[in-house]
Amino acid sequence: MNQNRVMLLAFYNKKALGVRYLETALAKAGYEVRTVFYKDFNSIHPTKTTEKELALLREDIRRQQPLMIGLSAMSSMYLETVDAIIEMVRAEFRIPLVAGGAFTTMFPDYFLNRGVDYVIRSDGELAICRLADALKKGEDPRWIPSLCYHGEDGKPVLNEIGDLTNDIDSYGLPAVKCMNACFIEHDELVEGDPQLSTLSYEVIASRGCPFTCSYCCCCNLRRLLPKGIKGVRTRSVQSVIDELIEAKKQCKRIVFVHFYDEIFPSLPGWVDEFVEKYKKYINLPFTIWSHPNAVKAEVLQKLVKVGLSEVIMGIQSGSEHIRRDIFHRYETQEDIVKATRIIRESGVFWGSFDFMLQHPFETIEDLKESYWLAKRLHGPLELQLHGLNFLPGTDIVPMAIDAGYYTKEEMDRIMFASMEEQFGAYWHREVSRESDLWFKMIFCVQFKDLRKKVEAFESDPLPHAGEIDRLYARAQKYAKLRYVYKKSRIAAKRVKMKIVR
Ligand code: B12
Ligand code: SF4
Repeated sequence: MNQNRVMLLAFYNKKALGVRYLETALAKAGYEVRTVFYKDFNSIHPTKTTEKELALLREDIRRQQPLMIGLSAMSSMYLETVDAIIEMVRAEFRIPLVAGGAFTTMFPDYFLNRGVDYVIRSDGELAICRLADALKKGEDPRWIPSLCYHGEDGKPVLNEIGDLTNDIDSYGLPAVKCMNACFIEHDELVEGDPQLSTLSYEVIASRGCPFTCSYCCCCNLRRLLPKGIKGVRTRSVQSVIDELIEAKKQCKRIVFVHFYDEIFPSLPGWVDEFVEKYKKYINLPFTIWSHPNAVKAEVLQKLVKVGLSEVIMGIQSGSEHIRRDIFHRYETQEDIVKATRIIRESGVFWGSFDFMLQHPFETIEDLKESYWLAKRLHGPLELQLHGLNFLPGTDIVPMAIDAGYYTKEEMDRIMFASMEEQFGAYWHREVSRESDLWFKMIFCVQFKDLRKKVEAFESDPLPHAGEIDRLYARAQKYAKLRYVYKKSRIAAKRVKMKIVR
């Protein structure tokens, strides 16, 4: 065994920020890290691991002989692959397994019950190094804050989450280039960090979200934080810029940057320092996520000047009842319309707005509300229409059970179904013809010339079903063309920014 080597596995995510932060922490503590990016993300045709891929991992573990193996399970959507790996490692090796990540933090028992030795909840930087040290020295790790393990009676013991810090800069920068990485996909193992060839770099300037949406785990993760740890922790501008400078150096093909903060920081002073340094050192188009109650004209205007090209914002439903009582989102229709107006008037090139439609809580009247609201949004806009995925650990799950839509057993079957079924449910659901038509009309209103046409059917769509189907098919083609247009405009913007510089 190589006492100084730790293996980390990221699932369906070549950029896996969590794992990259852990690599930095472990490297600083003197460990050599073998990072395995296990399969790529594909929301349309996701596939479970193949036997060949498992065999490739098995051989790699044999070659690397790590002190321990860390599994990063951020989401519940690909657990069948994680399960297969746990089973394989348990059957063939005696190497300690430790799991962490957002989903793991909420469900440590899931992993302990499957034979994983340890779970680390919440921030892993400090705890994983302590665990590695303890294992290396043959010491008892059970005192480590945030650690979960099997008790004497075999039952899971969960230590309190602890020793986190508000100063997340102190965790260091995520490894932009993992030093000893490989990528396993399509029955092949390719050496090297798959992020290096990326066109878009993903960064997160803060951790946490102040909102409480019932279908999202962020508030549930926030509730687990110990007293004194802020729900939203923001990095210094300098730390973010240092990471992006490194990203530009390592990833030669970068065209734009995605800020994956739940809500892009707008702290006083932060944005001013950010725009100054971003322009000077980075100068790439970028996208951010926002929220109708967090959109501020003065912030967007400043960001647009240094490359902000797209704001992605959740609207989720046009029905105030669904938003407030079911989704626990308290913005009004006016707040939403105003936010889209601000985005447009601030000069942001693209606004993408997410809706979650056709779920058990929604009536046809609620769905129609989304149609009326979509017509009021300021464009040019892109509407992303999704279904509602019930994620384990979210507040909406007991709500759906209490309302009698599912039994607990049915809900568990849905939430822990195969990834193919879960992603399938994301794009396609069984609905009435009327619901289907309203959905299609919502999709059509984002395109000017189709909007006029569907408006003619809005008093009663059913008799016009065939025409609406045809308009929808056209809208889908438009959406594909728009995608190409959007990407090429952003690439052109990149070129322009380079020249103007
Ligand atoms: C940014 C983000 C993304 C980005 C990821 C960008 C990237 N480069 O990694 C994108 C947009 C790609 C993404 C995609 C998805 N996401 Co996402 N995402 C997030 C978000 C907002 C922040 C994650 C993050 O980067 N945090 C910063 C890093 C530093 O923290 P971290 O990942 O938690 O890692 C720390 C600890 O967890 C721990 N840790 C992590 N791994 C390990 C491993 C070990 C061994 C140890 C000891 C510790 C440890 O240490 C790390 C450092 O402190 C979270 C919300 C949240 N609060 O976590 C949702 C979240 C994780 N995503 C979620 C979902 C559902 C998804 C998708 C399935 C969405 C979809 N339908 O396509 C995909 C799945 C992607 C995947 N393969 O995992 C859910 C998961 C809930 C669930 N039950 O499944 C969350 C919680 C949001 C929500 N809706 O509730 N996501
Ligand atoms: S605003 Fe977004 S990240 Fe925050 S709780 Fe709602 S869905 Fe989750």
